[in-house]
Amino acid sequence: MRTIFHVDLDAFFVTVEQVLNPDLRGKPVIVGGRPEGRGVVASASYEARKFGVHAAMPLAKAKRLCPRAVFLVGNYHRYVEFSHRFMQILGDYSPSLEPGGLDEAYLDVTGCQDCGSWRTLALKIKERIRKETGMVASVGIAACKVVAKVASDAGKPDGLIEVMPGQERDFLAAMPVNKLPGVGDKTGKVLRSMGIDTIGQLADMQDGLFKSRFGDGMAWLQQHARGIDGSAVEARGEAKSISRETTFEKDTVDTAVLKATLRYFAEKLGAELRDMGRMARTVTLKLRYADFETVSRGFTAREATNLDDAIFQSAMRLLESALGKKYRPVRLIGLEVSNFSGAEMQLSLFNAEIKRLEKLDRAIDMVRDKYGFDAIQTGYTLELKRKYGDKRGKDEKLPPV
Ligand code: TTP
Ligand code: MG
Repeated sequence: MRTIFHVDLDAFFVTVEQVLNPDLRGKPVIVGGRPEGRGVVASASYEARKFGVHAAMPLAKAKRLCPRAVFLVGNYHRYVEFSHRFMQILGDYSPSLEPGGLDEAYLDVTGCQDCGSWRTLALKIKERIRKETGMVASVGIAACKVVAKVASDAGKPDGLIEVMPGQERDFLAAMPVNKLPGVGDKTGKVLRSMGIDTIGQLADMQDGLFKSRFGDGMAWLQQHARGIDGSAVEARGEAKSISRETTFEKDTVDTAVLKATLRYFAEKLGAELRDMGRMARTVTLKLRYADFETVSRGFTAREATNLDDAIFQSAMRLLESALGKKYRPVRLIGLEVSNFSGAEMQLSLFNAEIKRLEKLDRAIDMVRDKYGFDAIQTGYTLELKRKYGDKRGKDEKLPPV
């Protein structure tokens, strides 16, 4: 018998903002951007949720529902920092830790000696998180991952639910079917059209009927509905790619803006790769036009790199070939690097030159670490600053104004 904790932070982005600025505590707070923007809610405080505000809702609608809410653009770097601290605390309780995102993780505590009851251990972890980071975590305890995850969600906010072995199916039965991880909008719709509204109904459905509709590949979903999940908690390997993208406040045909944005992304991705001690061979550009047509173009170099400039040059080539001769208004632009290898793998005829550039990039990283990303501007990012001044959001995930 295994014992698995699923730990998920409450209103994560918002709570970080509240820790950084205690004046925001107890207030309706929404992270996602300015309400007059085109973005969506990333995280809403529980005070804002009382008004019906939830994640993925357009900000304009959130503003209508909760006009008094404080709207924040957000600061992704801070969230990553708080996430590290959260994961580090969890890591003290078991080496078997599987992050499911920045603010959630599975922890297999089976065999944890001298822990007292699981409940006591969970309370201890919650207390440490609160004391050391100021954040509030909800915990679900169960013999398998899927039930632990549903339990952490069911207890929010500040939750702690332990599902006893043997009680899994009963625990899940009355919940709406979309509370089961893996049931998204599409599957939920199909299930409801078949008269399946609760997880219990899905569990009770005849295997043959389920398979005829969803195929063998989805059999796990029905097993999950029955509270059966044999999957192990696996310490996650590192990310396979990293990316940045932004939706422009206004669709743009201005290639200077597109180039400057790509330069900014290339610098961010280069710095992140150097931090990770990785290099990437593939650079992928994503463009979404005003009519929502989305194109992706990739380039895989013979050699991996972690240099801002090399990433940027690939991005520029991709941009030129994607735009062609026609000018179409662009709504969103994104850049991704993937196909990683270790930074020690670099083999190049131009090794000395690359080393020099790398040293330069590292020196820039150091200054930026100390004084902020804006401390050093290159010609390209200056273009961004010139166009948008300080009105631009600090977080590259959010749209420039
Ligand atoms: P969640 O854990 O889904 O949401 P939450 O932590 O804000 O609220 P709670 O867990 O109490 O229900 O997601 C974690 C963070 O991920 C969230 O704070 C913001 C971010 N996020 C997005 O950026 N976009 C999204 O669509 C969602 C759902 C979350
Ligand atoms: Mg959360």
